[in-house]
Amino acid sequence: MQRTLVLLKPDAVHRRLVGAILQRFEQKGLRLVGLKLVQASRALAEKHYAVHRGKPFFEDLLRFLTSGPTLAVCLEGREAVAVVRSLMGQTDGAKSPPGTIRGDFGLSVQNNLVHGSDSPENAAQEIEIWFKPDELLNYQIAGSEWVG
Ligand code: D4T
Repeated sequence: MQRTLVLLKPDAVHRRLVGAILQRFEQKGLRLVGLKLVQASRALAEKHYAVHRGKPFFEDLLRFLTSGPTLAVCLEGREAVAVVRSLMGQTDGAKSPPGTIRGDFGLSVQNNLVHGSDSPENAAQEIEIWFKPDELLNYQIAGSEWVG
């Protein structure tokens, strides 16, 4: 079973969209493994977005991610990385199709509500950045045989 890291960024929290967004992941069949409300420090944000260091939007991105609470979510399920990415839509909300999270809830590139790991390797690294091992739970969900 694959795990992935999802962030509900500060705009999702401020806009009170946390429940609506989490519901999409849950109703698809992904299960919660870890859930934590975090005020990200600059160091944490830099580590998470290290791949974007040096890009023109890097400083703004750090300012945004550290501007308020982020809900860090570890999800598990079949093809979790790809499934989350497709539920999220494209980076730019304006170009994201209806039915996706970014397509339904936003117009912005930077304030695009959610982050999802883009590969299983990055997911493993990012889960380690945001969660301690004992914050991730292993449990059997009742009825999981019906979902996948
Ligand atoms: P994340 O990484 O947050 O899941 O978003 P994406 O995978 O969809 O997009 P990304 O890695 O290319 O960009 C990371 C983050 O930077 C913001 N951004 C991006 C921005 O503010 N200006 C830009 O020009 C781009 C390309 C949005 C998401």
